[in-house]
Amino acid sequence: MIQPKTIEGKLNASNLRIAVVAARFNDFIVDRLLGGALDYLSRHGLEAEGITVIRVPGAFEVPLICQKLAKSGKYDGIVALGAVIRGATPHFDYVCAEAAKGCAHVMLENSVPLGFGILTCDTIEQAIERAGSKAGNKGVEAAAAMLETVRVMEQI
Ligand code: INI
Repeated sequence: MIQPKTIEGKLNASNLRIAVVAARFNDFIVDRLLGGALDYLSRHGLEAEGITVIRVPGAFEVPLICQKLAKSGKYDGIVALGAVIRGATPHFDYVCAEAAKGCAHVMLENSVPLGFGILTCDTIEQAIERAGSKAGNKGVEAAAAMLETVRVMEQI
């Protein structure tokens, strides 16, 4: 059987410059995602001077700030964190759609890996489960995905 050349990302964060953009809305959830992301990155070798945290009002504002960071050329990767929890109005759907679409657009337009850690949940319970309890921590997963993608991008 042939052994194809395989490109994989090593999960080593040393010497990287990473920005984490975290929404303040639902901060009791987002702070757990942020803690998970920072813990993951530091345990994978990222130095304190390599990380910048930016707080923004809500998930809707996250893509704009990610775009400015990506265009600055100062960051190897970005992690976007937020928690959108369904309310009684369709506001939820618009915020979710724009946050996801905007983050994907920023990543593709600027070729800067972006870990998407914005929760979109029907209930507060679902958000709690994804912020460091039953269903893991989506901030950790977003940081891990960003790191792996940064290291893959370097090899292509
Ligand atoms: N922003 C969030 O991050 N999460 C939410 O659940 C949320 N809800 O439900 O309204 C939310 N709204 C604010 C939005 O992100 C903007 O900050 C606001 O519309 C001002 O532009």
